[in-house]
Amino acid sequence: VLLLPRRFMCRNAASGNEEAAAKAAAEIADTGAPTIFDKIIAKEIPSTIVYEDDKVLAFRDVNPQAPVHILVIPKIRDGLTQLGKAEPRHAEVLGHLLFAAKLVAEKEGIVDGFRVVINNGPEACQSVYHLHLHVLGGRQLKWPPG
Ligand code: TR5
Repeated sequence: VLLLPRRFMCRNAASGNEEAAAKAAAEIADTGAPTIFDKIIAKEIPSTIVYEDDKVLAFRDVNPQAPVHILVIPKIRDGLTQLGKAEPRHAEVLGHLLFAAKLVAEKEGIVDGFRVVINNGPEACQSVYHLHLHVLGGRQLKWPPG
């Protein structure tokens, strides 16, 4: 029997690895603390960058859920840990992120069929609290998502 709260029923929990799930759950919270993405932005941790401009960075997801799986993130988080925390001042960067997602889809040759996903909060299985768009494609995607 899985005793973890529903909001932690993501990834490791789903695979039955309760120890890993508990560890992951303990580490995942919107504390406003720097995340692994800050290190990727600072290039302290390597990533496969596919698009970059002054405001956003797009790089390949380390655990791809489709043949093309890219994350598009703002270079400056400015409180935007999750979409639900967006303020009017974030409107410009939100639009910029979405347009960057389209550029990435073009670059990757999937512009005729791709999906943009934002997981917001524990019940959506958000695991990194630095806003990011998932750009997924390269295979037939199913609907509805899980
Ligand atoms: O679950 P959400 O929506 O928050 O998505 C976070 C995504 O970040 C997941 O799809 C992870 O696979 C991805 N991720 C996590 C790390 C990471 C990464 N993608 C690229 N490089 C990464 N590094 C170096 N480290 C991670 N912890």
